Amino acid sequence: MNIGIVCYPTYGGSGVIATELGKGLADKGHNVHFITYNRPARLDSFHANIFYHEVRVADYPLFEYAPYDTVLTSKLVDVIKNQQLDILHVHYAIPHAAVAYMARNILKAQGIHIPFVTTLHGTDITLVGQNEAFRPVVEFSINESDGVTAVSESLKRDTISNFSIQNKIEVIPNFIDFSRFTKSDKDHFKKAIAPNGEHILVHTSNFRPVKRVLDVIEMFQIVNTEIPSKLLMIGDGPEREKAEAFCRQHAMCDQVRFLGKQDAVEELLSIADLFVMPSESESFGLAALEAMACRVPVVSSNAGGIPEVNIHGETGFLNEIGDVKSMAVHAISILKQEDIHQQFREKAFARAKQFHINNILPMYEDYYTSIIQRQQVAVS
Ligand code: GMT
Repeated sequence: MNIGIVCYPTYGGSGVIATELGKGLADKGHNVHFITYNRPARLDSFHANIFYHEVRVADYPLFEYAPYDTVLTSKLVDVIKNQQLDILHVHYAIPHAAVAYMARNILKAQGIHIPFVTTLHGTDITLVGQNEAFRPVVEFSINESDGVTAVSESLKRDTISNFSIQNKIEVIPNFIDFSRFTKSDKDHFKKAIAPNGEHILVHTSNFRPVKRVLDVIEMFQIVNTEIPSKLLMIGDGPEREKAEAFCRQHAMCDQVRFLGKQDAVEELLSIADLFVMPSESESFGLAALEAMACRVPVVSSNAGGIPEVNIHGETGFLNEIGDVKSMAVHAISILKQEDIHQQFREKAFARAKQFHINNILPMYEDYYTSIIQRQQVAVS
């Protein structure tokens, strides 16, 4: 198949999944065309079947806000036509689903028929999409998509309850590429971070309010009184300053390290003993799954789709949102005994394997095939 992929090229979960999906499809012999405003962060090596089309928004004195959607639409029309794409897959509804709708209709007027699939990832439905500034366009373009997928049952439910949806939503969960996310021997690294054998807790996110990064630090503060530990905060975003200030005020700077955005997250996860995800809203929790693939148990909130990934009492523990004390108690219960910690590690790994890319990728291939066939029947 010739497949077009539109996504945010950043470190965000939707861009990561879109890029890993494209790479996986290319490995299986499909031609994959990424159409984005920057090279996707995870598109880090050459592949004969992968093509990258950059969307460049021209500056013009009249524009206070350059019309990115229009430029992306024109680029899609060009790529679909000239690369003879069979299907277009857009990740994160805003603005990609509306742009895909426009491109499809422009091409239809020229006698070219291309279906598009929209994958809903999370905040496009649970947060941003509910803002009246986006809602009508999100709802319309979901209903007009030729196929719609959601990354969890929870996100599917949220979509149906928050919008008026006539289209069928298929759940295709996120996945993990074990050739990248696997526990490797980084003992020298561990000794540098935790020279006295302290436990290492890790949090990764974009530090947006929805991630509740202060909960991570408050929870760590309790854990550290009972079990000497270190905390690695990976990522960057609006709440980072507040979190750093909290650490300074509470004299925790020796125990908490803010590492900023990191490419090789799997190396840091390899030295982690516990992953912390206290999010207020999380459609899936890809970062938790990445940790589990590296044999790291997860202490998390019970928000959204997290319970579909993290199994309470097996791969880690689920807690009420904001219940920092319960998270700390659960973290201590995992870390204080080596044999229990080991059991959680193994179960986290086994659970992660169920989301192996080899299990999930065929679901997308089958879905594309069914959407293309349905469209061919409709056109003939
Ligand atoms: O808000 C983020 O964390 C980024 C966002 C995205 O779309 O880039 O992540 C969402 O999509 C990920 C991949 O499907 C999911 O694993 C995250 O749970 C989801 N984030 C939220 O729902 C807050």
